[in-house]
Amino acid sequence: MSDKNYLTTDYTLRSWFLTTDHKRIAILYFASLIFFFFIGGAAATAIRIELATPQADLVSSDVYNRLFTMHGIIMVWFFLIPSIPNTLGNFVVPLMIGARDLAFPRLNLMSWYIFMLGGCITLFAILAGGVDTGWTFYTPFSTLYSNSYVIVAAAGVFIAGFSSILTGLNFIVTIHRLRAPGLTWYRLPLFLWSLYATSVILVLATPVLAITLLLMATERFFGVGIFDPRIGGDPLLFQHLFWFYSHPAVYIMILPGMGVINELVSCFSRKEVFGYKFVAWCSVAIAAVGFLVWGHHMFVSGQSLVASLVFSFMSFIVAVPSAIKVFNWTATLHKGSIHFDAPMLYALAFIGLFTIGGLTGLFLACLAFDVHATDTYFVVAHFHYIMVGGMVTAYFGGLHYWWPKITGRLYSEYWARTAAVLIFFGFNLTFFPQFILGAEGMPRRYHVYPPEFQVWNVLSSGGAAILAVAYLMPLFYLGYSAFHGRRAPANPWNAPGLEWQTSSPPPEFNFASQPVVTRAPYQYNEHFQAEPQNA
Ligand code: HEM
Ligand SMILES: [Cu+2]
Repeated sequence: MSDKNYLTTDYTLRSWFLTTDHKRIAILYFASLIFFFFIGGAAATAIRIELATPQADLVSSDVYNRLFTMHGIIMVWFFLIPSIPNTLGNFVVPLMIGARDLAFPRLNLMSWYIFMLGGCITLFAILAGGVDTGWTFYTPFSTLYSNSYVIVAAAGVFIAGFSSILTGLNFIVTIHRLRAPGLTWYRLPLFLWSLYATSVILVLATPVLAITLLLMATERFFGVGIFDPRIGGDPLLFQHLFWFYSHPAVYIMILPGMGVINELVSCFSRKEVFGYKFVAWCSVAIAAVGFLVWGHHMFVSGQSLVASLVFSFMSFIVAVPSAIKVFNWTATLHKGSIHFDAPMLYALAFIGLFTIGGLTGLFLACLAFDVHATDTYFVVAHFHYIMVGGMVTAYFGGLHYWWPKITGRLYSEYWARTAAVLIFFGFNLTFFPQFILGAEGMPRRYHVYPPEFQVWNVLSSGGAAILAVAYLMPLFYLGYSAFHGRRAPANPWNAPGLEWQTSSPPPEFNFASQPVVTRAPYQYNEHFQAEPQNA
């Protein structure tokens, strides 16, 4: 056998752009997502600079509207939703189940092309005329008043949706059909349970978004009266359809992150995940109940009080499985032999930030409080704690954890830990003041504000500057490591998962011979007691 791995089998452009290797496709996604993250981040930076003073001294209201719309659209659809599933998931799913590839390798490549097509169309819309509806595309603004690039941007999102659906389908079939001998459902790593639940949501919810956007375009072009009350339509119908997708979508954005955290917490406390079956089924429960709470986005839209009460109640129910997971991570840490390697720092940051995001979500699920906080910075702070403090932090944690496997190289622990600490600090300084601003009544999506709000805004913008630097750091030390880092051993963390039983980086078809699974995951206590070898 040669010592060629998936990176060195072939160097031509053709071998990258026509590859069907899930590992190379993961790298393609990774490069695209870095690109989109920086565009979204640039818009965020502009937003925070504008908000450092009460006046409109950087951009006009019109440009500001375009900025936060661009930021929201790019971050949600072209960064967060594909982030963990399409990069880390694509890379490790077949490795974790002992397979040679995903079930449909060519479909996997096609998903990336569809994603890129959608991304380019949306970028074109943003550059050509800009979109100012907010990422929610609410009617009647989107159908009657906004410029026509709103439909072009929506078309990009529509197309990218097919990529989501195909990826979800690919994961579901792969996890059902390609598990190694002995890998029963209850031996499946929890990351895969969470990706499975995510995939179910992707397949079931994304078509609703597609139809919503299609109806929006129909209404705009033909004025048939789907959403326009003057001709018999109902604008609230749009909000129902939109949130019927977009609430489950927030679980598309957080479940994979929770899955990564299970792997990290158990590895770096050298312990089995506490309550494995509970955690596994909680992912499924979140996916299921997540479909029943969309109306909590519409408490002040004029929906009936009974409906609001039901949605409020269901929102509390969906918090239960999330809370169970937090308790189980805490119990896993308890009396563990804890190692503060960089991935673990990200995992611990996740647990803290996600808990704050989740608790403030419960505030918003309370009808009376939500009436006060709707459309204020309290909401902005809440969802950034979940989406950025949660998902982006988990993404960074997972990226560091699997980095030696992906590249075959080790990164600088010193810089990685420094970045993790800076991200945690910068994040809190950026978003915690926004809870206070919101509670005091500062509305979101405004680019000027009364001077008494300035102190908290300056703190927030200062935090954003730190956060921006901290997010840039991995680009340098990971980029350096990819070419000059020390060679990684096959199993730098001394972890029991199947992905660590093949070389780093893995050969083209993952395993030299078909692995067989004989025990439950996370058995650190028996065979893997040794310390991580990396430190
Ligand atoms: C990394 C992932 C991020 C995601 C997924 C994300 C997502 C979003 C979304 C969906 C909105 C809502 C836009 C709207 O409809 O009002 C938003 C707004 C906003 N984001 Fe982010 N964001 C991210 C990072 C950041 C960062 C790093 C900053 C600041 C440094 C930031 C600052 C803001 C601000 C100030 C708004 C408020 C706009 C407004 O409502 O007035 N975001 N973000
Ligand atoms: Cu929701």
